[in-house]
Amino acid sequence: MAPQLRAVIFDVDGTLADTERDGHRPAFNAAFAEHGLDVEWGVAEYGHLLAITGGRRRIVADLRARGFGDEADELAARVHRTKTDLFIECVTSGAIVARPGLPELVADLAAAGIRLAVATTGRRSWVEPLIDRLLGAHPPEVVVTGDDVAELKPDPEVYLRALAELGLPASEALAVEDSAVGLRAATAAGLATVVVTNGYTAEQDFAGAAAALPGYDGPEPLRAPRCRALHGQWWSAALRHAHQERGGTA
Ligand code: XBP
Ligand code: MG
Repeated sequence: MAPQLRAVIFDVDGTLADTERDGHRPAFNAAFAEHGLDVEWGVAEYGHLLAITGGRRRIVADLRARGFGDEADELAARVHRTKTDLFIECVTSGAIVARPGLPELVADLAAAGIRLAVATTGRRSWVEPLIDRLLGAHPPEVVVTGDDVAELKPDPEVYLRALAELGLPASEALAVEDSAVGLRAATAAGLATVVVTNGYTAEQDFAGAAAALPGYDGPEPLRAPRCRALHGQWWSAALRHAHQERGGTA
C-alpha cells in the first residue's frame, strides 16, 4: 500500500518565489561593483552559473574561471557577505513576491493537516525574513538552510536533515522543487518530488519526478488533493518497480 502524505518540504529559490534572475543576480552584480570587481552576470550567463549551488561557491568558481588564483576564496567570501546584506534589503523591501498559486497551496496543505517544511541551500539570514513574508500565515515547522549543512544540493543532506527534524521517513513527505539539481537532491534523499519549473529551469531533465508542472495554477491547480494523488502514484510505481526487481510479478 502507498504511504500516507504527512509533510511537504519546499525548496525556496525558484520554488516559493522567482528569486534568481531579478533578485539574487542583481545583488551579486551590485556586490561585485562594491568590491571594485569588473564582473557583471548577465541573464543567460547566470542561468548557467545556477548549476553551482550556493552563492559563495558560485562566485569562487566564476572568479577562478576569470583567472583569479588563491585569493579567489577569501575575495568570494567578502563579496558574498555584501551580496547577502544587499539581498536581505531586497527581501525586507517587499520586492520578492510568492509565485502565483503558492499561497493557496500552502493554505490548503495547512487546512488538510499536512505539515510544512523548507529545505534550501540559501543563507538563513535572508531565508527567514523571506519565509516570514511569503508564508507568514502558515509558518513551516522546520527550516533547513545552507548554513546548517556541510554539503549543498545536489547532495541530499538538506532534505535528510529536514526529514530528521520532522521525524518522518522519506516515504511520508513530498518535495517541491524548481530545478534538476534540486530534484537530484530530493530524489537522493528518497523523496517523491513535484517540480514546478520557471524560466531558468523549464528545459531541464526531470526524469524520475512525480510531476513537472509549469506553475501552481492552471487547469488543474496544485493543491493538497493533487499532492496526495501525485505522492501516492509515485510510491505505487516505486513499490511495483521494487517488487518486479525482486523477481515478483506486476
Ligand atoms: C539556490 C541557491 C542559492 C541562491 C543564492 O538554491 O543555490 O545559492 O542562488 O543564495 P535553492 P545564497 O533553490 O536550493 O534554494 O547566495 O544565499 O547562496
Ligand atoms: Mg531552487
